[in-house]
Amino acid sequence: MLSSDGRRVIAAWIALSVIATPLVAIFFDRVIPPGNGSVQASEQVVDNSVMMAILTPVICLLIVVFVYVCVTHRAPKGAPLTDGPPLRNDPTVQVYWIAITSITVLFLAGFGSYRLLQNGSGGGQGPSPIAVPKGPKLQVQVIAQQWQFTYRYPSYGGVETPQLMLPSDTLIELHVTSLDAIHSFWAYELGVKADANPGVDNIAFVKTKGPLAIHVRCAELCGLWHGYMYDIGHVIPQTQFASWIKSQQRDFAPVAKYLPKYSTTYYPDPQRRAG
Ligand SMILES: [Cu+2]
Repeated sequence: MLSSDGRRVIAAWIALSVIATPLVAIFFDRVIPPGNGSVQASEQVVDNSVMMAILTPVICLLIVVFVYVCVTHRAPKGAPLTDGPPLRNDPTVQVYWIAITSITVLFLAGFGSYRLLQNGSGGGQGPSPIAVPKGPKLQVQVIAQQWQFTYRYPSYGGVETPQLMLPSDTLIELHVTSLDAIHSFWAYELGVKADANPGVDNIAFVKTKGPLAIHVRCAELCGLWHGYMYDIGHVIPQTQFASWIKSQQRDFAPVAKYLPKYSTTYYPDPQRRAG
């Protein structure tokens, strides 16, 4: 049988959870990053909202117990400090505790794995990704080096540009690599983060939506000017992208012959390239 304390705590907990959980489920997605800049970003927002809604009753219980204990079990003013009654094992509480936490964690693990396997959720999946979204893809290579990112478009003659431009409503296959230290390509609004390791072709998928400015940052401490390794990219309408990429091919034509042939990785050291 529950004590009167237990009954009050459970009643307050249920009342608070019934109010707070729907509020979190409905409104939380408006305030959490990374927003709705791409399909993957929106999915991350949904996933984080689901997790937060599941956690809300747990947080409510902690708040209710804390407040209830502070309000009802305070020592009267001037009373001597004495120890409370000892806590004894309660098999029912233990069984509920283990069952509820196990179900919650297993559900979240299953839910997270399922969502991850849909399209990679914007994360780097290494050179042979297992979560490949269906449909035609535009390949874009992200090359990190101390201390900037450049971008190559293999389907447009391997032209390399200093700015990230992506066509809207297009499935993009990002190939992230590095020429020197370990960097990390973080395109905030796209919900993409992928390690940039030298000698590694790290693949991430993202489906763009409408036109958008993208804050690109290096997210791995990579040396003295790491903090300055950022730029602003853009998702632009497809027709605008077509004319932009043409202009890049034209502008960079004089130096194109000095670029190495397009490859999934590059080694600046000629001896390594030979080996
Ligand atoms: Cu970096």
